[in-house]
Parts: sequence; structure tokens; C-alpha cells
Amino acid sequence: MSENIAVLGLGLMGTALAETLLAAGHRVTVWNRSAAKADALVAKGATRAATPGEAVAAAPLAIVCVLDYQAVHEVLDGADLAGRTVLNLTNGRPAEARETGERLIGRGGDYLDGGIMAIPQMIGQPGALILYSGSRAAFARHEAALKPLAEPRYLGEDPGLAPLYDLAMLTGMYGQIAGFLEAAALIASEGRPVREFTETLLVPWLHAMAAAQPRWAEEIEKGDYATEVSNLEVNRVGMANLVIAFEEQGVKPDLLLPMKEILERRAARGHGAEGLPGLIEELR
Ligand code: FVH
Repeated sequence: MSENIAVLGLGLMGTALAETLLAAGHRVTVWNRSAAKADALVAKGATRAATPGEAVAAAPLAIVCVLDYQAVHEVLDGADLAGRTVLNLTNGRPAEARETGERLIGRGGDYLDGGIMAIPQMIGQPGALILYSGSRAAFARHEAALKPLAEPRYLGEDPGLAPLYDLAMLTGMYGQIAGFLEAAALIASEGRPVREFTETLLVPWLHAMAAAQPRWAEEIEKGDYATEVSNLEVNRVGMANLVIAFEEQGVKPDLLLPMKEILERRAARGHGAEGLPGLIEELR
């Protein structure tokens, strides 16, 4: 069913959100600090708001997607939020989301925070995911309208949950990128084709290894790190060897060194017979 939705912040992501909502048949009101960024959307049927307050007044649901939470507060400063739901899709931290939720609820609004697990080009496409947390009632009211943007995943009433999960997923991604970059540098050090290595060997290997992670997660939840596969001591020796190989190949192992240091620390504390998931105890 068609809804009135306001989108405040028309950078790359806000524009993709507004375009997708328009294409899904919603009535979309748009506002951006630099007004010209609204022109193309207005040409496609969006209504231009002259101020953030005017945008919020035009729709029960106001999506804010700007640079950071400071900008969110600046944008919403003078708006009347009574009876409105603010969905903040700006990237931030759990503490910022909780503080923002308290402040906006204090002004009469409902608050939802969100984490977009997609680049702008993926919005509205299969594979895009948006994490939501905050007011359960507001999510229930607007879930159907938001569905065209991305698969929605509601995490709970605490507004900090969406950024927490968002940051955890980005952490996994950065770890994977770090591993990829080091592996590619090692292959390139011999002039070997990086693309072929990545497509035919690395990606299948990473898929196979990722399949073990739910079991590791269970071990972390139980705090039971007994293992029947390579223990920390074997990995400690393997990692030392890896780092020497990097040096011999003239490649900096910088992104691997923190892992090596944690392996050594854990083994030195007498946990060499345990499995890799036990390393989490050095991070807590
Ligand atoms: N782009 C992406 O791939 C990621 C995917 C995951 C989520 N992020 C987050 O989304 C937020 C916006 O990102 P963006 O890609 O749209 O960013 P820009 O294209 O640089 O647009 C920034 C907009 O923010 C407005 N803005 C900045 N400061 C203020 C302010 N003080 N008051 C009002 N608006 C402000 C800016 O306005 P203007 O410069 O056009 O006038 C743009 O509308 C971000 O949190 C990502 O981490 C995107």
C-alpha cells in the first residue's frame, strides 16, 4: 500500500532510498541541505520540502540518512516530531543510537535505528539487507513500506542493536579484506595472476572455512575451546612460519601481525592445546 514517506539527506544513499521508494509507488517528500540534490528526484515525482521541519510534517515516517549523528541532530533540530517515526539510517555507534533514541522520543517521536548492509547500487536489489532496532510498534507499522528497499531484519527494542550488528558485520568484512590483501600481495610477489588465484582458489577456500564459523560461535557461547582440529600451538608455529615467508618474499605481513601476537599471548598463558575460538578470551 502506498504511504507518505519523507527522506532527509540525499547523498548517494539517501537518493537511492528515495528513488526506490518512489519506484515502489510511495509518495515521497525529500529534503537535502544542498537543495539541488533534490532536483532529479522531484523530476521523478518526489515533493520538495523547503526545510527539514516541512519534510517531517509531510509524512508519518521520516528517513534520515546523512553523514553522521551530529548532522542528524542538526537536521532534526527544529522539527516537530510529535506523532512521527524517525528512522535513522545514518552510520553510527550503539551509544549514539541509544542517546539519539532518548532525545527524539523525548520530543514526542518514535525512534528506529537502522544499519544498511548494502551500497547504494544494491538498494532495492536482491542481496540488500537493512538491520532495524528500536520501537517494535513503529517497525510493525512501517515494515511493509520499507520492504522494497532491502530485506528487513528487526533485532529488538534497544536502538543500539542495529549499529552493534552493523559494526560486527563490517568487522567481519574488514577481516576478510585484510586476509585477501595479504594473500594477493604474497601471490603477486612471484608475479603470479592474482585474479585467477582469487577466483579459483581463495574464494572457494574462504567459503569452506566460513562454514566452520557457526560451530566456533557455539564453542564461544559455551566457553569450551577443546578441539579436535589444529590447536593454538600448531597455529602459533604455522603463523610464525607464515610471517617469515612474507619477509622472504619481500611482503609486509602488517595485517597478520596482530593475530600472530594474540596467538603467542594465548599460547604463553597455557592454552596451546585449545582451538582458535579461544582467542576471543584475549579480546574481551
Ligand atoms: N554509501 C554507502 O555505501 C554506505 C552504505 C552503508 C550506509 N552508509 C551510510 O549512509 C550515510 C550517508 O552516506 P552517503 O553514501 O549517502 O554519503 P554522501 O553521499 O557523502 O552524502 C552525505 C549526506 O549527508 C548530508 N550532510 C552532511 N553533513 C550534514 C549536515 N551537517 N547537515 C545536513 N546534512 C548534512 C549531505 O548533505 P549535502 O552535503 O549534500 O548538503 C549529504 O546529503 C552515512 O552515514 C554512511 O556511512 C552509506
